[in-house]
Amino acid sequence: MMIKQKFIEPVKKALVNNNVMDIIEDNMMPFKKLMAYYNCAIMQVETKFDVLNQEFSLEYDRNPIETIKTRLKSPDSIVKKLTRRNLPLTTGSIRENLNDVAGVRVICSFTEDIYLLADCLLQQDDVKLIQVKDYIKNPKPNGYRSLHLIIEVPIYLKDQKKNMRVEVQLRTIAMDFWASLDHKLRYNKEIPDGEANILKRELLECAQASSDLDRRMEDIKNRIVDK
Ligand code: 0O2
Repeated sequence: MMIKQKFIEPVKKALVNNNVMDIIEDNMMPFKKLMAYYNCAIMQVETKFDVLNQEFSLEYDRNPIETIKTRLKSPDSIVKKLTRRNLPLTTGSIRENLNDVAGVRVICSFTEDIYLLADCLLQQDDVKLIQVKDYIKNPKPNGYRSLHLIIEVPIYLKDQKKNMRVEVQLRTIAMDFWASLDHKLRYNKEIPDGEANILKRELLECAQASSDLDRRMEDIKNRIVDK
């Protein structure tokens, strides 16, 4: 009796596990596909910026883009965001409700390059603008500055075309430096409230200083270029 049990249990476990694995696999496939589509959209948008950067460097002998960073939202963050908003955990719901699954961050040297690049991108006839949030003209109360565009771009698959949403964040090096510090402060739960409040105030002052720095550097650049 003991021996029988010893044999049956692992077999039962394996069968159940295989079944569960099949169910997970079946449900994961549409999700994996959707993530692959978002990834293609990221590549599409990154290439558009690479092309613009090339063209500008030929025409004006300088690159408006310092770096491009891309990221696909993690399954964990997707689930957390949908759950927080009480939305269904389906691929349809992801497409419908989340604008930032595909993210492209473009870091520029100067603020005027941000608007120039955004204009050039939005003029392209396969780019549809869904939403603009201009946190440069209207910074967030904590000092956050960046230009956010939600766009839709087509991706061409073997027998179909899909329009995918991408969140584009454009910011200067100074804005990016500030945002990464702010991000660290926001996610560090170890800092006591009193200290966190002091740091927030300090960061707000830094946001003002970095905005002034961006303006002064742009002014110097323009005076050099105009000579
Ligand atoms: P992650 O990890 O960067 O993706 P939405 O997310 O669009 O539904 P929201 O908050 O209105 O809602 O969007 P918004 O204002 O366009 O901000 C989205 C993203 O901008 C954030 O994504 C951050 O990347 C960035 N961001 C916005 N505000 C701040 C800020 O105050 N500080 C910093 N460091 N970044 C900011 P996530 O999802 O928060 O994070």
